[in-house]
Amino acid sequence: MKRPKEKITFILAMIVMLLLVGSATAAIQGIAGPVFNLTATVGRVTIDDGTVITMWGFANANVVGSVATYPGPTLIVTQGQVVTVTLTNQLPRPVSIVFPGQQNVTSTGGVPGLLTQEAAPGATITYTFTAVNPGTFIYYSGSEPELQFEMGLFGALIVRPTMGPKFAYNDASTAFDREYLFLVSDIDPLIHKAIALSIKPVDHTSAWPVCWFINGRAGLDTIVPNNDPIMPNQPLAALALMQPGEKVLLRMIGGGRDAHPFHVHGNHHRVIGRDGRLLKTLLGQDLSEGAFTTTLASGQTHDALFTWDGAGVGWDIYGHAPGDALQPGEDPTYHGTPFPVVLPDIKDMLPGPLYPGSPFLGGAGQLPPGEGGFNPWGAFPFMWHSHNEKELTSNDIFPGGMLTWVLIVPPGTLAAE
Ligand SMILES: [Cu+2]
Repeated sequence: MKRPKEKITFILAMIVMLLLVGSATAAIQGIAGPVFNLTATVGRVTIDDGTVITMWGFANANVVGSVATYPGPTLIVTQGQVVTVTLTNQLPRPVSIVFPGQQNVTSTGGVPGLLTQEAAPGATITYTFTAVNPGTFIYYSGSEPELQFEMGLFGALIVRPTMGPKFAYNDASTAFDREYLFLVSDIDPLIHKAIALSIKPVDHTSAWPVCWFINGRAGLDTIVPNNDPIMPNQPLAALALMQPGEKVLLRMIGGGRDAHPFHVHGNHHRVIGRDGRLLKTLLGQDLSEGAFTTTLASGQTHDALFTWDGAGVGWDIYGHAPGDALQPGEDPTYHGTPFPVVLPDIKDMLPGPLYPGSPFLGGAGQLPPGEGGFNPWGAFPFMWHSHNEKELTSNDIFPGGMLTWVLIVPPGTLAAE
């Protein structure tokens, strides 16, 4: 098992990798609709301590050789489209999909289940609905949901507004520069083991999650680039990259059994939508709310805007002299305000490996031999994580679980989305 110090080194190595392949984390990776073909089948979730957990997931049947993913593929459509989702069930028990927040969902080819029409083992069912409202939604199996949700049969559905792909809703205040998905979930490995060993019935009354995930990955795998071959069933990274002043849309979804308090550092976020509804009255009153933690209940979605420009820091994050030009996205309040610390000589410092030799954004400087090199952009990293501290572990080992980062990178580093 990796010890924390080795893990920290691992994080840093991953950040360097991300700098080299920054585009591999960009935006939200999903399947463009409105016609989807999914297969429900078996996969494996891995954690970097070596734990391997049997899971059930949805695979994108339109791509030959695709495997079940945790979470299922992110389905992306545009408001007003007629969406069809065809599900082929390769699992040994009935499976279905429910689409909370969508109206008038019809289906063909299924058999009646408790919550919706289901696909019997080996059978196929097609669901059809019109995506009336823009927003962030979840989809999941409506068959034995206490088990199949736990096993991994869920995913995100994004409905883009008719106003355009860079808006969260049909409202100018919801414009964004970049967007990221944060779908949190939890696993009780004993339930998955019971399924793998065909132990029946599975006891849900003693469910006790000990593994936590963002976008299907446990920390620190969350910052490994998308589609890393070492985690074929967990293709989604959960690292946010942004430049100062950008509006970043966080599409946050509660998966799993428990509610999870998702906490951002660096600044507050402003929740502008919940369960696919803009937080604004018909008369235009703003109902959005600023928060540093948003609790993501199971099945609930939140859209939030996050911006970081150094406002309130109290000094010029670039180390400008008063006459220097403003950087793109810079908060002018502290332009030219000196850094309020006299830095010791580098010989008298013990710099962490993320210190690039300068306290300023994008800065670099002299370092002792063998130090640094893990932050060549001179980025400001902030941890984003569950505020339920036990969820920062995987199988009782810290750091792990629901843990990731935002990297504030200097202006001009990232391409526009
Ligand atoms: Cu914290």
